[in-house]
Amino acid sequence: MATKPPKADPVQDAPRVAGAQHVAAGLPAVRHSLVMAQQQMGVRRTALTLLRVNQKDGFDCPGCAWPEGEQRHTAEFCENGAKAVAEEATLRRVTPEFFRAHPVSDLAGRSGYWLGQQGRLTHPMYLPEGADHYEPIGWDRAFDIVAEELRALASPDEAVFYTSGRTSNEAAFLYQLFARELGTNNLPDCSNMCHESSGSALTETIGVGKGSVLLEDLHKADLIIVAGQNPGTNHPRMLTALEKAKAGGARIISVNPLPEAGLERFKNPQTPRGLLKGAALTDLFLQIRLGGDQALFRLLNRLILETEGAVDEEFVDAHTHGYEEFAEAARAADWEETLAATGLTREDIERALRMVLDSQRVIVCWAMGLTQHKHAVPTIREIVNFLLLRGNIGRPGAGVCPVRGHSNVQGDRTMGIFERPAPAFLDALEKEFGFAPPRAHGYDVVRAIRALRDGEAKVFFAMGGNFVSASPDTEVTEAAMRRARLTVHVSTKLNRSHAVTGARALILPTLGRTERDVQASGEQFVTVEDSMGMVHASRGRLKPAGPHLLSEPAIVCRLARRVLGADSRVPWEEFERDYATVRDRIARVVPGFEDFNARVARPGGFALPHAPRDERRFPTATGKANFTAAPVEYPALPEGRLLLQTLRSHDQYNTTIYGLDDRYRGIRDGRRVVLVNAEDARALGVADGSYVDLVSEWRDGVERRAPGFRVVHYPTARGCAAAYYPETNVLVPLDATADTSNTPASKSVVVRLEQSTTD
Ligand SMILES: Nc1nc2c(c(=O)[nH]1)N[C@H]1C(S)=C(S)[C@@H](COP(=O)(O)OP(=O)(O)OC[C@H]3O[C@@H](n4cnc5c(=O)[nH]c(N)nc54)[C@H](O)[C@@H]3O)O[C@H]1N2
Ligand SMILES: Nc1nc2c(c(=O)[nH]1)N[C@H]1C(S)=C(S)[C@@H](COP(=O)(O)OP(=O)(O)OC[C@H]3O[C@@H](n4cnc5c(=O)[nH]c(N)nc54)[C@H](O)[C@@H]3O)O[C@H]1N2
Ligand SMILES: [Mo]
Repeated sequence: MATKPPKADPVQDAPRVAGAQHVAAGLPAVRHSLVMAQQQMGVRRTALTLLRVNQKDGFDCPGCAWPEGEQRHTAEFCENGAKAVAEEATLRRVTPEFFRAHPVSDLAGRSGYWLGQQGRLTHPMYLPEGADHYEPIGWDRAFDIVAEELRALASPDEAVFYTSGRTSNEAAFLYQLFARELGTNNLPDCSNMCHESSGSALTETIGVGKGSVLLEDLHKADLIIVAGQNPGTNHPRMLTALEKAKAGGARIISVNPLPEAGLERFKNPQTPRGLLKGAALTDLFLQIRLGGDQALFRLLNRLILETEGAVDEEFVDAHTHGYEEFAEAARAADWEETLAATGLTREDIERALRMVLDSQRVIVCWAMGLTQHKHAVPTIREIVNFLLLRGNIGRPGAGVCPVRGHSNVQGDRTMGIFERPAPAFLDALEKEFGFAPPRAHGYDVVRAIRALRDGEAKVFFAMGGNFVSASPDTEVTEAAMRRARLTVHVSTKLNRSHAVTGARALILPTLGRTERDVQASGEQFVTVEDSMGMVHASRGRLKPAGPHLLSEPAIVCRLARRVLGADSRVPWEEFERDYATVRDRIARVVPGFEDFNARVARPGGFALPHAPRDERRFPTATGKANFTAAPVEYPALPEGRLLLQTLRSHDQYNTTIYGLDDRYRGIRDGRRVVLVNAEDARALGVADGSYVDLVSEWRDGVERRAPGFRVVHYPTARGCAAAYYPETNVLVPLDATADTSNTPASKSVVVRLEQSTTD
């Protein structure tokens, strides 16, 4: 069965509005994903591939990082997981002939959607200086070019090694090892734009920068608060866990400026009853203003403190530090200010409080709605305060649950992909491999862009991802990238980062999760860590997209041998031959991975230790869980302006666009829409269906403009607007980042709407 060819470039983005839905999943979800999968893979391959997703002997879904759980259905089915798989397992190919037909100047004018639709990359490709066409190149010659440019640097710190979150543990460990043996900690990753704020806040307060709950805990909770997250689209399998929690008596509060379909009602495609009837999930919807969460939790904390017997004093005395100072700050929380910051009513907050006080076991889940604000870190710290007050960390059914994005983003960090590695990790590397790793901190994403912009970094190497589209301040980032001497992308699919390059550029095609990985010692598997610290194996079964692809571990090992030569202390050849030898080293370097090979061989894998969760031990500077007391912040909104959040549609995976619909929000055939509250729109004089330019205003005085967005009147919180990323990344100033974590503040951009000049 032939697959359908990709559509012509749908540059004309003509959004229609079809009415938002209130129910997620169900039969339409199954149907949509099958249609998309069959267009890319044909019928037979669709059936064979989707059956292997998240099975114990199959591959880890390249979609989100939500855990699998013990009881797996024949098809652990999830619409957006199926789309992610189809995108990778597509039968379409981007060959050298494609690059002959499409010069870089042509690719640079194409939409991200069109680029992604062309299919899988099949050959290493090289763009010589001054050329407009990529040409095929052999692997050895490609590695020579990287080696040449790295050797020409005045210091290894002039190179940047980016990682996106699909990279396996083995590849990530090898990649950081290579960068550090070369001599740099310039290891920015997508986490810098994602959950860095969670890591910063949690490390400081509980001593571990990861979530403290397992899947079973969700099933045991009395109350689950889902704040700043849209699981119906981004973590669809989480809805099954929420459904199960509700069946066990849990209640759910969702805190969001938007009423998101999945949180309203969910039809579980796994059960016949679910398919027909569906379950209401949210008990209380708090329609908060963008950035109002810290104020909300601060007031809830005050109200808990004022309630006789509500504080778990035993826990607070035994396990925490900083209570007095925090309590003083919390007691000063002001009703009026909180109502202004959140846009909520007094009744909303009182109802939430009653639900909190009625619950023994509370979990707070969150994602980008909390992490991408200037005050993201204090917001998440306030949530920790909230949980600590009632002893909700380190016991079943309770805890912090930052829901991670990319399928192995958490594992990559565990493997040492971090620009600010802990000294203990570097000591362990030194002991194991016998070279002295660099100690100075490297660049995160924002600092890497500045360094490229200022000519201080000259080689940019990416292990996956789409750096120029995912990063803020598109014009600045693209100009920065064009200043590089060499840009290299290890990729599965074509994207904009291949078209906005340094003086020279390389595309190195690699295997995806779904594909068989055979090395000299035989067939290999890799491992990943999910959002809850469970580590398990992932084994691809499909024939690779082409005979010239190399696996990510093989690319790193060969590159390292070429660059570091005989001086290297690392047995790169052996590592490439047999990934089990890499796992033996991980076992000796990374705590929690003892006996790695044996333990990962067990079906389902194993859980990494988490001291606060397992033993109520908090490895912080004080040796206790830390209460904190930061001043309350929320975004200021000047007159006549809106706060814009940049978010995901239902038909995208970050910068990978699957289609032009956002079914749950009722948007069809286009992505250039801005959702505006109808009353705000009236006050601003913008009619439903009219076209506007979004102009971002920031303290640097530079006006950033995204032209031609269709206004959609939508029930978002007052003063708040929403539009899709990556199209809106032009609006996010490079220097507008979260305090401490330096994550781009892409959920609160002050904009004005101007009559569009392009409609
Ligand atoms: N299908 C699919 N799955 C994905 C992804 C994808 O693109 N597509 N991306 C993956 C990745 S890398 C990540 S990080 C996750 C992202 O998962 P999410 O964080 O769910 O993604 P966003 O679309 O950014 O949605 C942010 C949500 O927070 C709300 N929000 C925004 N600002 C605020 C605020 O100030 N306060 C509150 N309370 N809510 C707010 C928004 O209305 C929206 O519901 O998903 C992962 N999974
Ligand atoms: N304005 C705004 N900006 C944002 C966000 C936002 O909410 N708003 N979200 C941020 C977040 S949370 C994140 S995580 C980042 C995402 O940033 P990235 O991780 O850099 O971007 P992706 O779009 O996930 O990367 C997609 C590309 O990865 C490659 N790829 C896919 N699978 C593989 C694989 O197995 N191996 C290799 N080597 N390559 C592969 C493909 O070539 C594909 O084109 O964007 C951030 N940017
Ligand atoms: Mo992310």
